[in-house]
Amino acid sequence: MRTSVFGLVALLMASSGAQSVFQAAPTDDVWYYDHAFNPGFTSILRVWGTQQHAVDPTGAPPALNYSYSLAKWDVSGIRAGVTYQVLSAEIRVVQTAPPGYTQQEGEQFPLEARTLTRSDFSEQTWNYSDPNNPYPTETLLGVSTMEFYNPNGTFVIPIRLDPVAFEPYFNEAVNGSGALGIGFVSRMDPGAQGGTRFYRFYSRNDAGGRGPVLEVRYRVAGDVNGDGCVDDADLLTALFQFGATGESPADLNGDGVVDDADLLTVLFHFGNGC
Ligand SMILES: [Ca+2]
Ligand SMILES: [Ca+2]
Ligand SMILES: [Ca+2]
Repeated sequence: MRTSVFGLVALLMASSGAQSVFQAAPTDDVWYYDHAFNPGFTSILRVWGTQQHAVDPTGAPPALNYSYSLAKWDVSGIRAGVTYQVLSAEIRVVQTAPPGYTQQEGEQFPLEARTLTRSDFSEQTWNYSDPNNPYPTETLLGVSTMEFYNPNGTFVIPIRLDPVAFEPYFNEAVNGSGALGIGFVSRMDPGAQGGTRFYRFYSRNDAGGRGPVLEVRYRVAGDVNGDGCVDDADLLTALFQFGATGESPADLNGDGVVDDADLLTVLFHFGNGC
């Protein structure tokens, strides 16, 4: 009896292990602005826009009214040839002290994370005038929240990414170049030339290690038992637990019930990772 309870606990631990976590600092980050000093290696990234736009609607490289920052993560350590389900994703940056904006302004004009047209840039060889530089797209992955706002000290700015928006981009990066680039933009308007109302957060080059962090919780899409392959074992478990409520490894979409949506996910991804 004791052994079988232990066996059950081990099984539950194994199924919760179906989730994987990627957590890392970027390999490269750049302050993308025409008058940026030391853009590849500055310890502080800067972002601003106009109250109307976060990205220059003319498509011009950021100058005067606009300043972007770019970061790139190495996701090549994640097994390719697999479709992943993203359970949650978040980027955290650390605002320098003091912020140049009020909490209300931060809420009104959040820091945005967008996909980039390409992720193959390098802080080593960054050249503002290169016509092939990456550019932030219209695809908004997430916006910052200000619950840690501090008028006097540094504070964390979390940007929670929408899993539905982020999932295809994540899969494309993992199964493609192995690099995942993010563009940071905002409608925060400095107010005037030389104004201080804009985002300033530490880059990966900060000696204090306060640079951006990306955290992604993901799993092999459709893989109920967490062995990295979607096969008849997963299908049988989903069928066997059909109708079950509460925590179940077969509840793939996490809505608290095992139903046809979860079953379809297994069927749709049958063979994934095998
Ligand atoms: Ca950098
Ligand atoms: Ca499996
Ligand atoms: Ca479900």
